[in-house]
Amino acid sequence: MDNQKTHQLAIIPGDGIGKEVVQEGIRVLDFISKHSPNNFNFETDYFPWGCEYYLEHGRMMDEDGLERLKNYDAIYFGAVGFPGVPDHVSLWGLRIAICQGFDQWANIRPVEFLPGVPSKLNHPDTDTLNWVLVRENSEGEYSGIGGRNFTGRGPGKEVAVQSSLFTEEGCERVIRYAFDLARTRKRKKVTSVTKSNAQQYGMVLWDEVFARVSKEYPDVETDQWLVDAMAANFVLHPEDLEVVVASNLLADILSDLGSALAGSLGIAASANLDPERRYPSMFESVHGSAPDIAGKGIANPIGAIGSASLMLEQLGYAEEAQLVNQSIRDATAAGYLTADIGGNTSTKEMTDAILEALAK
Ligand code: GGG
Repeated sequence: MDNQKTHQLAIIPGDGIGKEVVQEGIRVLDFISKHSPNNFNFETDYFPWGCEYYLEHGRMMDEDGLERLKNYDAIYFGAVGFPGVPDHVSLWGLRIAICQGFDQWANIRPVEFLPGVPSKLNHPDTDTLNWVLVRENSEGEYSGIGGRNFTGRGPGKEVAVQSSLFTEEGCERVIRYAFDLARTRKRKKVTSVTKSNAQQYGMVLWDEVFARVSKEYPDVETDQWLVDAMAANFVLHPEDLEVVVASNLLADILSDLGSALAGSLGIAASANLDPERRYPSMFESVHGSAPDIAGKGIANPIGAIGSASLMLEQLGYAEEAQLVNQSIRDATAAGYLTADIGGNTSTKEMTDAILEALAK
């Protein structure tokens, strides 16, 4: 077709249910590109990386994997981790290798309260809740600095060191991202979460940067919390939250809590962004590979389809992204619910229902 814009996608289904849900996201992307008035399509290349690949080749991805990925417009990712490969080996060998290799320093994790999905919160009107977690995605507790057995003292007396790295630039860019995002939202509020009473160097630096940057955004409401108190606040005062920004580890934990409160990890979408667009960004459901349900056809595809919607938005198709989000809401409101959210709709039927809503 004349002047059709083609987007090159790298698809990494990964492990377990990652393989199942990515397929569903691709169905939605195919449908939306065929039916959009904007003239675009996707060309996909599949990369068989993950734990099976590791067991065969001794690596989670090819040695030149980043080189092979770097010219794609986006990466669509499933999940990583499977019994037989230690979790730290699989995570560092694939997901973190890509996030850090492409400096995808902002991990955006919206928490959606979907109609018809039973929330775990005791709140009269979850429809009014509208959170997004902004996870620092390049350093912090995931700096990888440390080691084991420095002392050589042997079994039973081993010492392990795991350091966090907080740079002023790293803190500032993600905090600024959170403020800019808050400016586009209804309430215009940013909550920063640390554990700076106990982590007296890096997280105090984070707090100071947050206080400094906040002065440039007088129109944005702010507050600062310790993570333990914030975990309780997620449950007790969910209406206090809008944009929540935190370090790599803390935001990972809080976003799992947030999506579980909204109903299930299965509905949580995410975008690992290089906001400067030097490298491809990566879109993935928040959940892991769920070996216990892999291959059964019951995984929830909503997180993966929501991640495809975040990808559409980043590629410049905001209206199409909105349509996908609305179709997810229409499908759950109509009672299509997978097992994790209280129903018995299969993975494929859930996507069918979303496609049917999209077709209307
Ligand atoms: N699709 C996300 C995924 O596979 N996550 C696996 C995991 O263990 N992630 C931990 C992390 O990102 O910190």
